[in-house]
Amino acid sequence: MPEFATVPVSPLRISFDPATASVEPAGPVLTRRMSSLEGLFADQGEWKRAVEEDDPVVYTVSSSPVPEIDRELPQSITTIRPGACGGEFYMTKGHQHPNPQGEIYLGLTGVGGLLLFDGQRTEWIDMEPGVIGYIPPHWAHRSVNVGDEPYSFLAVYPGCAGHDYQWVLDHGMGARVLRAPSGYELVPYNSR
Ligand code: PAN
Ligand code: ZN
Repeated sequence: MPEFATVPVSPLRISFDPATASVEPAGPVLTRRMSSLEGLFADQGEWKRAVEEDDPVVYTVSSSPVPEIDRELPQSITTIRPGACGGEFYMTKGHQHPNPQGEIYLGLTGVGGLLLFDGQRTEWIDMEPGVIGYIPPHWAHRSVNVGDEPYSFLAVYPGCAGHDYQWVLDHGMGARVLRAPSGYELVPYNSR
């Protein structure tokens, strides 16, 4: 018998319902409203106005039951609503993995992008259904919905990776993603 650090998870067949942004069997579901994105949008006045008006849901993260522990490979589906705050498209908080590990995203619905920042270089990967975005270890990552319908993607990452959100608050993401006549544009992080 192989040795497991904890109780092993059984093999799973997991289905995703885009209409409800849910997975079955379900694990933890996280709902991020505007109020939980403090300090992330450039236009803090618009952010505060949105929080006070109706504090909209910006994104949800529906995880499978696979736990975030060593040797396991958790998955989650993030669904970002369409919208913008002060012209900046709705986005995830963004984080770095303190135990540096690679991660893959697979686009499921809508159109979005994967913004990556290693502290010096900024990269952008256009995402749509069927596209795999690869996040190398050490790269902070944030997802952005640049369309007018929900953008959802599957994330798969090693359970030992951890999530550091303070890094993005301290270092930014290299670029911001704004509405533009052509759809969207990337501008330097501190330009507005
Ligand atoms: C994703 C993200 C998810 C939400 O599952 O955690 O898209 O983004 P934030 O965690 O930045 O709020 C992932 O990259 N996991 O490692
Ligand atoms: Zn990640």
